[in-house]
Amino acid sequence: MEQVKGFHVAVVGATGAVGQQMLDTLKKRQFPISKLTLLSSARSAGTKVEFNGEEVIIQEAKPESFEGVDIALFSAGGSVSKELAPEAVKRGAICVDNTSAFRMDENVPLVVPEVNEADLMNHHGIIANPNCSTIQMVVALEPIRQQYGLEKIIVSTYQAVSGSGAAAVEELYEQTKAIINNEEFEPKILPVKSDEKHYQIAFNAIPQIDKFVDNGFTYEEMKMINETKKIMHLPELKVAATCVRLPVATGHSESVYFEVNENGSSVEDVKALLEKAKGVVLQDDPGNQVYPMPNECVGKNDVFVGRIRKDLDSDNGFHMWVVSDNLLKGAAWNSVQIAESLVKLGLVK
Ligand code: NAP
Ligand code: 3JM
Repeated sequence: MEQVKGFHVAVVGATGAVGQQMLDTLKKRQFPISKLTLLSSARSAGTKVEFNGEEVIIQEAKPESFEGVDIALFSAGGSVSKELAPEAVKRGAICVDNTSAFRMDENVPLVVPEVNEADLMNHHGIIANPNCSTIQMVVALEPIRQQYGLEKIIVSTYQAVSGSGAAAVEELYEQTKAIINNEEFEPKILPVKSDEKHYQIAFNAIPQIDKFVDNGFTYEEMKMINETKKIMHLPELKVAATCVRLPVATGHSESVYFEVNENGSSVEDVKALLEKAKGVVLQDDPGNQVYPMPNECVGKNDVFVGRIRKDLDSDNGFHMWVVSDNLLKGAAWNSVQIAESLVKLGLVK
C-alpha cells in the first residue's frame, strides 16, 4: 500500500472558537499530519491539548514558530495574519488564512472549493478563506450561476454569535441567564468589542456586524459584496447585503434574493440543480414544514437550502433560505477542505 505522506501542520489561534473546530475537523478528516504545532497568544501558551491520543502544548505564535511547517491554518485575527503569515511563507509554509487580512489582495486566491478550486493553482504562499456568510451563499448559488448565469443578489443575514468568537457566545449565555433571573448585566462585546457602544444580544437582533464603512454599509456587508464577485469571477454582478446578529449560538441563516440571466427557469429547475450540487443539502418541502434551521445544521459540513420560491413580480427572480454551521463550512471545514485540495493538486511541497 502506498504510504501517505504526513505534513507538519500549524494552527494559529488554536484555542479560539474557529481553532477548536479546526482541530476537530483535522481529526475527523484524518488529515495526514506528521507533526502538529498549536499556536496562540502568550495568554494561552503552556495549555495542554489532546490530539489523536497525544498531548500537544500550545505555544506563543512567533515568526520562528513556522520553521519546518508545511501547512499553516490561521484564525487569530487580521493583525496576527498580517504579521505572521508572510513570516510563515518566508519559511516555506503554505498558509490558509481565515481572516479578512488578504482576501481582496489580487495575488491571493480567495477559495471555496465547490466554486473555484482551480484558483489555488495561482497561489503565492497565502490562500484566503472567505467570510463565513459569503461561503454558504456562494456554495448555494454556484450551481445556479453555472446553469443560468447570475445578474443580481440581495441578501439579508441572520448570524450566530459564535461568528464573533468564544467570548461572544459566553456573553449571550450570561445575558440570557441574567435576564431570566432578573439580574443586572452590562453588554461588553457585541456588536463590535472595540466600538464605543455595546448592546444586549439576548432576546434581541442587532443590525451591525463589524464596523461601519462611510457608505452606510458595514465591513461584514462589504465583505459579502466584494468577496462574492471575486470568488465567482463576476466583477459586474450586482450584490447588496444587510447583516444582522441574532441570539443564536451557532449557525448562520440567510434570506437570498437572486436574479438569473435567463428567463423561463422554474423552481423545479433550481431544486433539481441544488439536489445534485456538491456540498448542498436540499431541505424544501413546505407542505410538510421542511426547511433548514440553524439548530439542526450545527456540527454538519454542508450548506442547507430551502424555501425556494419564484419572485411574484420578476420572471428571473427567486428567493431562498440558506443555513450552515458558520464555524465549519464558514470557517474550519472550508480551510481544511482547501488544505485537502492543496494536497490533492500537489501544491504542498
Ligand atoms: P476567538 O474565539 O476570540 O479566538 C481567538 C484566537 O486567536 C485564540 O486562539 C487567541 O489565543 C488567538 N490570538 C489572539 N491574539 C493573538 C495573538 N496576538 N497572537 C496569536 N494568537 C492570538 O476568535 P475566533 O472566533 O476563533 O476567530 C478568530 C479569527 O478567525 C477572527 O479574528 C477572524 O479573523 C477569523 N474568523 C473568520 C471567520 C470566517 O468567516 N472565515 C469566522 C470567524 C472568525 P488566546 O487563547 O491566547 O487568546
Ligand atoms: C470574522 O480582529 C480581527 O481582525 C478579526 C475580525 C473578524 C473577521 C475578520 O475581519 O477577519 C472577526 C470575525 C472575520 C471575518 O471572517 O471576516
